Formats: sequence, C-alpha cells, structure tokens
Amino acid sequence: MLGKKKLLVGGLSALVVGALLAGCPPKKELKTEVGTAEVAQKVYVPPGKYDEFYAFLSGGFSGQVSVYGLPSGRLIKIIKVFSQDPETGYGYTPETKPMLMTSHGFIPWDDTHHPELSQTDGVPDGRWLFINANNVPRIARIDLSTFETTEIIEIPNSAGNHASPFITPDSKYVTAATRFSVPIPQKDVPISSYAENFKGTLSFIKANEPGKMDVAFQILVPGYDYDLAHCGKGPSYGWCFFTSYNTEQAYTLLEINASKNDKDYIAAVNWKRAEECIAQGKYQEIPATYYHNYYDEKKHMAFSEVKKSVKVIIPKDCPGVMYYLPTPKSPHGVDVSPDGEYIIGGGKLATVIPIHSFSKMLKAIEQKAFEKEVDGIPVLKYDAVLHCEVPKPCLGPLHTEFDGKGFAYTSCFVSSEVVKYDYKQCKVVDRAPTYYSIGHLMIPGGDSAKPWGKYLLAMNKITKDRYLPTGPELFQSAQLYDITGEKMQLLLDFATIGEPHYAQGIPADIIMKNVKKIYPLAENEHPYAVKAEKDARVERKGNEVHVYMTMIRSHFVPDNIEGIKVGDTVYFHLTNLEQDWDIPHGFAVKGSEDAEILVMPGETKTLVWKPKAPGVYPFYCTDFCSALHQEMQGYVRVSPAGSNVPLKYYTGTSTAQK
Ligand code: RUQ
Ligand code: CUA
Repeated sequence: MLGKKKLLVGGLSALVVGALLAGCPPKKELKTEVGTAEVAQKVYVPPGKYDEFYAFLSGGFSGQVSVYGLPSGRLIKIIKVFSQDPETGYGYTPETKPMLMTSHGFIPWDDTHHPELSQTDGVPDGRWLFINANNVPRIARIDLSTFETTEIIEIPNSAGNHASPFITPDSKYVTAATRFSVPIPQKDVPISSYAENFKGTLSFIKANEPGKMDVAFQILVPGYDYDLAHCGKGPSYGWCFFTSYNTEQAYTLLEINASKNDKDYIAAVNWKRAEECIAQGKYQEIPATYYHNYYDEKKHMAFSEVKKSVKVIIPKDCPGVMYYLPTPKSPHGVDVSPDGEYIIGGGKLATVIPIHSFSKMLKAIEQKAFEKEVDGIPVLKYDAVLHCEVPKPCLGPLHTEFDGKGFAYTSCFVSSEVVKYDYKQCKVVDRAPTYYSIGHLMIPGGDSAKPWGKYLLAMNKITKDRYLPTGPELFQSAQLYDITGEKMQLLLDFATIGEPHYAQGIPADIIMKNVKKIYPLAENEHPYAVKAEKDARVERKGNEVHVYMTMIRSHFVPDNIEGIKVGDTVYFHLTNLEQDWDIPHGFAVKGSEDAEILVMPGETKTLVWKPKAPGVYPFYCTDFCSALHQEMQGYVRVSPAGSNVPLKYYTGTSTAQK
C-alpha cells in the first residue's frame, strides 16, 4: 500500500500540489495518472484474472486468518480475529475490545486452526468464514463483504476447541468438540480420577443468523480426546462425524499411553435426532458462563452478552443420537466424500487408510451389529461399517480432501507426501512429495459437495533447506500443486503467517461481487461520529475529554487542542469523512499506550490517551493518504493538573491565534 502511495508523491506536478494546498482532495483518477502508470504497467496483473481463487489460511498461533490469491500465492490480507492487531487497533479500541471478552476475562490471543466457509446446498457460498479458537474455546464469524470479524461465541464445557468449526451443508450449525476431556462441570479433583471424572462434549452452534450465534446443544460423551470433524451431506445430511483418540483414557505420557489400542473411534452424531430430543425435553439445562460478542456494523461497535446455561444431552437419554465407528489408529482427520457416502479416517499410526460407508453404517444400526456399548453409545462392528482399507498408502495419514472427480488426496505427515487414490476402488494412483511434514491440505471446495478440483494446497510444518535461513525460527509454508492431470504437479512454494492448519478456497468472483468498498457515512450510527467538519468539537466531562474529530485529505478537525490536563482521560473519536475506496486515515499521538488506529472511509473509531506530563504533544496520520500526508498532523497542549488553561480547539486559523 505504501509503495503505491509513495510513487504518487514522486510524480506530482506543481499543479496538483497547488490544488491540494487549496484544500481540494485529489480526485481518484490522479492515482493512476500520476507517476504510477509506467511502473504499474510493467508489473500489473489484472485482479481476478490471474488469481482465480481466494484462499483463507488459518494463522495458527498468530490467532488470525491470512488471505492469499491462488494460483499466485500472493498474500493479500490478514484478517484480525482472536489477536489484537496494532495495525488497525482491533482489540485495542473501546469499539473492538468487547470482541475478545471471555469468561476468563479479556483474552487478546488464541490459536486458530480450521477456517470453514458457509455453505448453501453443500457448496461454499462466500457469505461468511468461520474459524475456531483452540485454547480458550471460541468460534468466530468473519463477514466476507468486509473481511472483518463480526461475531465470536465462547464454547462452555470445553477445553481445546479443536474439532471445530465444521459446518452442515445448509450452514445451520458449526461443530465444536473438546480436544481435552476435563471435569464437566469443572471441579477440583485429582488428575488420577480421570476415568471417573473427565468427560468430553460435542457441541452444535447455531450459525445461519448473523449476530445470533448460540450453543444449540451439547452432547456429553466419554472422556476421550475429540480431534476433528466433518458433517454429512446428501444422503448423510443430518449427521456429523468426529474423530477421537485416547480411548485408553490416559492422562500422562499420552505419546505411549494413548497409542495402545488398535482402534479408536469415529463418533457418528445424528444431529436431527438430537434436535428431536431437545424438542421432547430430553436434556439437562446445565449452568455455564460464556460470552457472545458481536459487532454492529452501523454503530461501528462491538457488544458482549453473557450467557448463563446450556442444554446438554446425555446419550443414554436420547437413544440413536450417536454411534461409535471403530477406526485404526488414533485417527486425526475425518472427511466425507462429495456424495456423502464415504467417511475417511486419517489414522495417524495406521498402516492403511480406513474408509467407512455411510449406507453400511445405517444398515449396521438397523441390524444392531454392535460390538459393545460405552455409556449408552453403541459401538458398531468395524467390518459392518467398513467400505475398504486403502492398502500401503503412506506414513502418518492426517487429512483428506476431494477433487470431485472420484479421487481423494490424503496428507501424510511422516512420509511428507500427498497420496492420491480412487476411494471407491481403494487404489493409490499417484503420490507427490512435500517439503516437509505436511499437516493439512486444501482443494478449493474440497470438503464440500462440489469441489473445484484444479489446485491442491499443501501446508507444511518444516521448511529448513527450502528457504534462506532466518535464525532459529523458521516460518511454515504452503505448496501449490496442479491436480488437473493424472499426476500432481508442484507449481510453487510460498511462506505463510503463523502455522497454517486448515484452509478454505473459493472462486474469486463469488466473493468479489459482494465486497464493500466504503462504509456509507450517512449510515454511520456511532454515538460519537461527526459527519461534517463544522460539527467537530471537544467536550469536557469532569476528567474525561471527548474529542469529536474528523479526518479527510489532508487534515484533522480540530488539529490544535488546548486545555487538556494531566490526570485527564482523552477520547479521540475519529470519523473518516472520505467516501472513496482505499483511503483510510490513521491516528497516533505521542505516548499512547495502545496501538495507533486506522479508520476506514465512513467509519468512526476511538483512541484512548492518558497524558502523563505537561507539554505539547504531536499527533499525526499514520497512513500515507495523499501527497500532503506528512502535513496531516496536529498538537495537543497538556497543562498541569489543576491548571486553569481554558479548553480551546481549532483548525486552520492563523498562527496569530494563541
Ligand atoms: S489440525 S495440521 Cu488443527 Cu491437523 Cu493442524
Ligand atoms: Cu491521512 Cu495520511
């Protein structure tokens, strides 16, 4: 962004500068006419022509989502979700702080894993992207018209929200499940009482109404580790599948103790049946405190509400709500074929890839082909539900995506490769190395009913020997493969932000047509917004000073403020009056402990400042917004506590006014 704007300055004619000094904001055309055209032509690639897909990658421990174009691999955006963002003030401003409120207080960080696009009829529709917070269990909704996080719900009775947020084909629910079993409700017990006291929960979160996310119900399950999920579609609509490991119920040295059983389980949950049980009152209402935070786009402000209870289904009170499918061995991913019939488990320690059949599962349930029961949950016979085992696939299979042409692609962490196979015939047809240690992989739409099977993105954990060394810390990386032919072909590598776990991809035009360019100033309902320079003002209320400030190329109103005192809390409420795309203004004041803020056209944001010593403090615009960006500045005079310097503010009056 800066580069483009710098070029604009270099090429400005005296005429343009004259116009700017006279106070006319530069017209949009200047951007392309002045200075940039020649340079730009050489490197310019028309948007949406070269990049056919948006790819949304989780940021892992960065807590954010990064957006890339595909096939270019160019990073085009970081979406701030669970981590504070000093570039824009997200999570610092009073408007956005409520987004990060939880029952544990204000949490400015998390570990994101699995982005999931909203779907209509099983196909990604580009309305929203959901993503989980693993550490303090939460799910966020990102609005893909603004690429902003607009809602976050906390998941109660959960610890390690990993099997999340996988979506039903109609976007009715997203899933959440405990990776770590814990006492539910929480209590102080010896860790060695694991088998008796520790439980898991599988949660279904209402997702199809913006601003109304809610925990519809939870299912209380045996104390295993629940790892990943995917929901059924087509014939298997109404079901979701969750992997589990540690059916050994180990609570120490899981590396050995949770790897003993030959098979663990995939839990098949009939959420339609769960809805019936809820309607019939077959649940317990359990007290639980959790936050629901949502962003009001017109008020430009987030709000929190605290919820106090949750509906919990006990499987033995709701027969038919779930079954266990034995699955070798400590399975990680579970993925459902586009036609909804095949359920593939990524058994980390298995030497085969097991594929279950949904229709066989229904038959096994009907014929009661049960091996045993655990806490009222029937365990189906492995042979009764198995479609096949893909022989000799690879080492350490984790995740599977589909190309819509009858092939599945599984990532194999230990042997660092992607293996392609015909999942009906159970035959490996191709394999491609990855550099190195692939975790997730993604084909745009590859977990939906209609994959766009052109590219495959491998997300790798280890990159040494592949890039220039950067000290002990090396980044993670993604690799793009062309999968249109019989053999996969590696096209390129690119670096990622944080650790990308899962990703989602979608054709660019589905998103592009809905993208907003500005916030209409006329619709701005922020209580501290000012919509014209004449309304800009400063008001004192005891020790609080509220500055109603406007920004437009290339000045603030007011830009001189006096009468602030040590001990005051100053609220700079900034409204960007621009109504042009790509003209944010920033604001920073010396000594500010929070981030600076970036205010988008038509938006209002607040920076809170507590000056600590008398003096005169500069403030300035942090975004290179015009040729006279460097002139976009001002001063605040701070007097000692108890001084009687009167409150005064102005812009553009003569230097003689003192
Ligand atoms: S999990 S690869 Cu959340 Cu596989 Cu990361
Ligand atoms: Cu406004 Cu720089």
